[in-house]
Amino acid sequence: MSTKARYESAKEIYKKIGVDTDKALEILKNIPISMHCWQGDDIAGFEGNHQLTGGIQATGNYPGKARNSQELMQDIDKALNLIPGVHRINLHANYAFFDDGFVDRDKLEPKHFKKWVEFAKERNLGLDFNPTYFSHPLAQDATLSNTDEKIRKFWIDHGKASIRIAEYFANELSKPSLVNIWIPDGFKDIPADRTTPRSLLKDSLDQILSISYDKSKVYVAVESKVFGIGLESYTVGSHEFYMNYAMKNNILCLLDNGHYHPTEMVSDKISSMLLFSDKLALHVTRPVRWDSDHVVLYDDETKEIAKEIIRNGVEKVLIGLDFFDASINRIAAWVVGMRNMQKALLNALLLPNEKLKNLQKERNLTEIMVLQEELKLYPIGDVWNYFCEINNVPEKEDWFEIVKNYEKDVLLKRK
Ligand code: RNT
Ligand code: ZN
Repeated sequence: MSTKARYESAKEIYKKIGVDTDKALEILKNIPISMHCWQGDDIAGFEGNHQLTGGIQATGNYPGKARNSQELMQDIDKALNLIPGVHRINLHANYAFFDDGFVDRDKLEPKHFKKWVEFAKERNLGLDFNPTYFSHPLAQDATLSNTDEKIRKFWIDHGKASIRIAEYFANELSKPSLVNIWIPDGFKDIPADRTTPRSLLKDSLDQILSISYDKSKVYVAVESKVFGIGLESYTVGSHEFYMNYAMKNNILCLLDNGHYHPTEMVSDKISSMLLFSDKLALHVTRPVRWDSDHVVLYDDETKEIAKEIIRNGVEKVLIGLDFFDASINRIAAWVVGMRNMQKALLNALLLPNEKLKNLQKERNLTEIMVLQEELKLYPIGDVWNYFCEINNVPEKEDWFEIVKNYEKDVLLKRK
């Protein structure tokens, strides 16, 4: 039976529960996901500094990691060719091009990212940006909460530079750009003063946001975190800190689902956040016992996050991925994570959401459970494979053959 014939049969099955599969595929095709550049090289970047600091860790040494910009771009292309739809690339400031000489992060300018803009233009991609507040000698003690005014200013200037770069992306590509601020500042052991670092961070953010930028196309977000390696007891940028800061200053929160206590679910936070702000940004990841940044799977929490995105309005959520697994083929990691996020969104689009909502209204809790469980075995795979086919990417696991060949022909030759 052909992919198309299977799709037609699935379409009938979904029609019986009031779900229009054609419509679902049309929506899915237009949901951009921001693919993080840093899975390609274990967050090494182009500064020539390979020491990853800031309480995050990429473990493993699978061969073939991108060693320079050219290889990274080539690998991103390889991955994108296996992912249906048109997406975005999420950059970090340490992926700047220094064609006319090195500058430190406080002095970065749009021109250092011109090559990325060209790359994005040729492929019709959007670009997002992250200032890099780690893997730097001045980030050793603290960044935006540093008590040394000179160092704090360096990092404030880096934040301002980042907004200018994102505005350049938005202008050049005619697509909005997200600037996401995450800092590793915190303490390994119980601090004596929790307030001063937070008040310094507050002031630093105020200074960064004091520059003028076009808020209709540059979205600034702040990403909280409950702990980092070596920063187990206290982080300056906690959830409460940033949620209040974002609310008061009319910027966005970015929720990374590896950054909360293990039983605290980001899927449950989305509806609350969107009742109080127009937009929300996400880092979808997979924390295995800790903020381990494993590849996103088609698992329960990813599906639950996707349901909340669809039910609350997909146009309000900026979806990005954030993982860095160095123990497996890095291109496969990207492809698996991106396709899984899309499968989770498809799953949400194929649910009879209105019907389920009404059942809850009637407090028909038994039927909700019955239906939700039966829906799990509906033929979503046939719909997904057809989606791949009409978007010209290999269906099922067929894409992996291409990655294996690329590994043999290209990746393993990188020594
Ligand atoms: C770290 C944060 C942050 C980083 C990236 C590289 O815990 O999740 O988003 O992973 O900026
Ligand atoms: Zn993150």
